[in-house]
Amino acid sequence: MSDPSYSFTHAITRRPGSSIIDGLRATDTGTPDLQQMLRDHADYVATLIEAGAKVTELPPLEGFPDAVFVEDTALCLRQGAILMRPGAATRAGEVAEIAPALRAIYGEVLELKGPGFVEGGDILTTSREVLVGLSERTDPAGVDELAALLAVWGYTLRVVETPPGVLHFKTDCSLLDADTILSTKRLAASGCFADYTVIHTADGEEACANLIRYNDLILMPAGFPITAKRLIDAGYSVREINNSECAKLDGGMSCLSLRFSA
Ligand code: CIR
Repeated sequence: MSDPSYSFTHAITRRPGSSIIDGLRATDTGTPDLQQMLRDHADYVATLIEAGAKVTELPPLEGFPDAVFVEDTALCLRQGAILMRPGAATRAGEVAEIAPALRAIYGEVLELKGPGFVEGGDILTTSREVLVGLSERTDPAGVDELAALLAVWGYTLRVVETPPGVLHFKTDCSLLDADTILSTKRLAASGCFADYTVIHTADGEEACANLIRYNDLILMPAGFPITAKRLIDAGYSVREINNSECAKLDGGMSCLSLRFSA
């Protein structure tokens, strides 16, 4: 059944620029290959279109190496969009760069003014609530400000914890449908998904926990066969997309787009 938390009409993406090699990463596992990343990004956009998205592709921003990860700059909901305040100092300026694209679409665009910080990668919207994970990038002051804005639109915000050493809350989980979450075991062990059905990523395949449901398709990183089979066996339509280069920058499927209905 269609559900506003994964039924969308539009998406915004931003093409990677050559400065991507300077993107933030927790551990250096090698320099991302721009040509491979461009191919993967084109595949990602084509798959969104296959899923029914009208995609706005923004141009590269060479001054912001992580700008391809547009998800962190905003939260898009039915009532409007909210501009985030990234906790990573080098990413703060990305917000002003995404704002015009959102104002062109939404009648109402709110913004976090601070002093706190929230990155979109820490926000999981389900049909019942908005879960926000405290992390190195998202702090209690930011969550309080976000909660106040969301309350006006009638959303309940629940604060949860991101596992230590994990970049974002959604690095470790994804929405599969109204009642079902894909999660790593280490995150689900916190009990934060007690009221949902949980499908675990397979041991050793934690890096595919960040995927997206867009209408009837699941876009997931390629190379995680046990988890992919679990999803297919559960009835989901899965499209695998190479994510090797984004993974070097701790990025996955959700980071690469803002998804919404307009
Ligand atoms: C960063 O560290 O900010 C980027 N290299 C990766 C951001 C990934 N975004 C996301 O998970 N939403």
